[in-house]
Amino acid sequence: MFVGIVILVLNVLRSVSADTWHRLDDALYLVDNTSRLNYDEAHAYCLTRGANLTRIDSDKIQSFLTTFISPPLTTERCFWIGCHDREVEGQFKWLDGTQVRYDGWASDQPDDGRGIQDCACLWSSQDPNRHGRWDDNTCGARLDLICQKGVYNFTLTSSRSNPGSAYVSCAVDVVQGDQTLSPNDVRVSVVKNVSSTTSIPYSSTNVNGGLRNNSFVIDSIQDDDKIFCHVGKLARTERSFSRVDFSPINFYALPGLTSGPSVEDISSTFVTVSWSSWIPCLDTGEGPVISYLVYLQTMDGEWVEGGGIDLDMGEGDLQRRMEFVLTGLEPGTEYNISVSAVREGVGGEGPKGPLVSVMTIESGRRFGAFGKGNLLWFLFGVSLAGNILLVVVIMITCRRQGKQQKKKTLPNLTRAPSGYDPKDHQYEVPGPLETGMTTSMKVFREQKAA
Ligand SMILES: *[C@@H]1O[C@H](CO)[C@@H](O)[C@H](O)[C@H]1NC(C)=O
Ligand SMILES: *[C@@H]1O[C@H](CO)[C@@H](O)[C@H](O)[C@H]1NC(C)=O
Ligand SMILES: *[C@@H]1O[C@H](CO)[C@@H](O)[C@H](O)[C@H]1NC(C)=O
Ligand SMILES: *[C@@H]1O[C@H](CO)[C@@H](O)[C@H](O)[C@H]1NC(C)=O
Ligand SMILES: *[C@@H]1O[C@H](CO)[C@@H](O)[C@H](O)[C@H]1NC(C)=O
Ligand SMILES: *[C@@H]1O[C@H](CO)[C@@H](O)[C@H](O)[C@H]1NC(C)=O
Ligand SMILES: [Ca+2]
Ligand SMILES: [Ca+2]
Repeated sequence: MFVGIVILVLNVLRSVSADTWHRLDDALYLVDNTSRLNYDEAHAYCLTRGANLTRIDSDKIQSFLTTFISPPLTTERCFWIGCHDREVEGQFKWLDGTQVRYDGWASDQPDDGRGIQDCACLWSSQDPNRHGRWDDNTCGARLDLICQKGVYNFTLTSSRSNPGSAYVSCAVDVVQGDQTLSPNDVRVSVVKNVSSTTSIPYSSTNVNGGLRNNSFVIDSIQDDDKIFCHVGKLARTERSFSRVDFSPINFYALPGLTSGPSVEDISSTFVTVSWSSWIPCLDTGEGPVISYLVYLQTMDGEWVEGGGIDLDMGEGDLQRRMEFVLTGLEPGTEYNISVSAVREGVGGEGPKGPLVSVMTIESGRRFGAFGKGNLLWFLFGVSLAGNILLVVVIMITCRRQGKQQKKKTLPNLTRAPSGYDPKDHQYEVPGPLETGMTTSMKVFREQKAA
């Protein structure tokens, strides 16, 4: 009776007592000789402990683990490890799918005994040729097991960024046994194109809830670069337990304008252009847009920035026309003009939108010759028609979004050059648009006529 209670108490104590993990470098190992599980159960047993069946890929690990299964009992026992050839007979792999290169096999193993041995275990045996060596065994056998997990419990966070940059943070328990992690111990590195690795200095660090939490700003990153966090110096091998990879960084799609600028006014040295503001339902990419940049291309093919417009907070959501005057141009010269939208954050500039071609007036002449003038006004008319079409499309597309079209969204779009009567020239709004006209477009036409 008394003995029974003692055994019961001992059993209860054993079942609630914490697992004993043994540390070697950056990994922890659990040697279990009581559970007696088949291979799949053993794997699951490790998984519930945040671990895997162990990988053994060095003499150091092999002899370290052998100390916990020594001295051998008279009845030999084998401990499951994370190595198997269940997929292709004879091709042993670790549970993470990588090939087994280290040779820890007993001298006559693996032998695929009776053609059914696919799962590996580590012998505790009085036979010195077997003790501390591996054997392939029947996966269904109930054996002992060894689990393995990393020392560091990394918590990674990353926030979305514009392509080319990344904001990440990495947190690790600040107390590691008898060691306390300093700010410089938690690092982030970037592997570029699988070759060069750069360590990034942290931008801020703190200790919160027992975690050393470092934040990093990575300002030049490409899609296929790999970012990982590690403790201490750069980990030597891929499988090191002192590092963990960030999943692919989530980039914003940069805003793109689907329609190009239109020409509002031309002189010999300046050109006024206008364009529809970037809006989510019609243009590409993601907002919020905080500014626009206007570019000029000259005959030599070079694009130069001609200036830009910064929006006030929250203004980027408004649907309206933007207007910009490019100054200091050469008279009688052909230019291409294009606009890009810029979203918030570092590196937020989207691609240049469609371009418009203009020819500045030759000096001394002011709309005198009709050759080029007509062409320009024709282009003007076409782009204006395009704008009207765009306004219609915007209104149809965006109506659901409940954004009110304000009259101020159509500023004096039609500043005709002084002394010039547009009615004298080809300047017709194409017919079909007339029928689809709305109030604000009538306002627009009236302004135009004025
Ligand atoms: C199981 O492991 C413990 C701790 O290493 C050891 O004391 C015990 O003798 C082992 N039991 C068997 C049956 O191997
Ligand atoms: C266990 O192995 C899987 C791959 O099979 C891996 O993703 C996971 O990180 C490993 N867990 C530990 C604690 O090593
Ligand atoms: C790792 O840390 C996370 C969050 O800090 C915690 O929820 C989790 O239980 C930890 N895992 C282990 C195995 O300690
Ligand atoms: C990256 O590597 C590929 C081939 O591995 C090579 O073609 C490419 O030029 C490299 N890019 C850079 C930026 O080094
Ligand atoms: C670490 O800091 C970053 C930025 O301050 C924060 O977003 C993240 O949640 C923190 N991580 C942890 C695990 O506290
Ligand atoms: C304008 O763009 C067109 C088409 O890309 C190109 O053929 C032309 O040379 C450009 N003109 C100038 C002045 O850059
Ligand atoms: Ca086999
Ligand atoms: Ca065998």
